[in-house]
Amino acid sequence: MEMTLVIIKPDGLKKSLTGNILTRLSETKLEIVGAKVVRVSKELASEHYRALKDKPFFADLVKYIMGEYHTKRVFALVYAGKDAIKKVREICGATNPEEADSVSIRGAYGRITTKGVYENVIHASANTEDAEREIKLWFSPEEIVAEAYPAVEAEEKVRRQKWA
Ligand code: DAT
Ligand code: MG
Repeated sequence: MEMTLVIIKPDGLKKSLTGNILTRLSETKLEIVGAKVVRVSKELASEHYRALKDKPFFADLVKYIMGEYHTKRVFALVYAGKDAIKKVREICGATNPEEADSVSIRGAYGRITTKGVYENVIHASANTEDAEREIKLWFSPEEIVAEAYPAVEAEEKVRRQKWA
């Protein structure tokens, strides 16, 4: 079984594309084993895109995924199943939305702004190493309803909010 991280980016949420995107992804017959709405911090954004930190578009990419241009939330999901990474990437389409197949998610819904930001609606892990790193970055073991990666019990003293 393979797992992959999917993020419906802030433009996807703002444009009310969540349902359409999930419907497209359901064509893969993969299983959703984790899902949550996340407000992306600068730290999380920078860590997620750390391989691109020297690119000229890095600062805008971080702002985009943080929702500075749309709405400050993303929908993060983990899909699991045979060839999950490849199946999801195929439906997403190419990175550049203008080059993406028109029936792919990015081809249908993405755009490049006049400023040059690729608003390509969705993130999907590119390979098994990225998938493991990204899933561990975005999700804790308890948030995934599957045997994902080895985990250990840890006693942690953390300040958490609870309902008043
Ligand atoms: P992908 O998201 O297809 O895995 P990537 O990991 O190379 O592509 O890049 C991450 C994101 O960075 C991508 O979804 C959009 C943005 N990006 C990539 N290349 C870009 C470029 N030349 N100009 C602007 N944004 C770019
Ligand atoms: Mg990538």
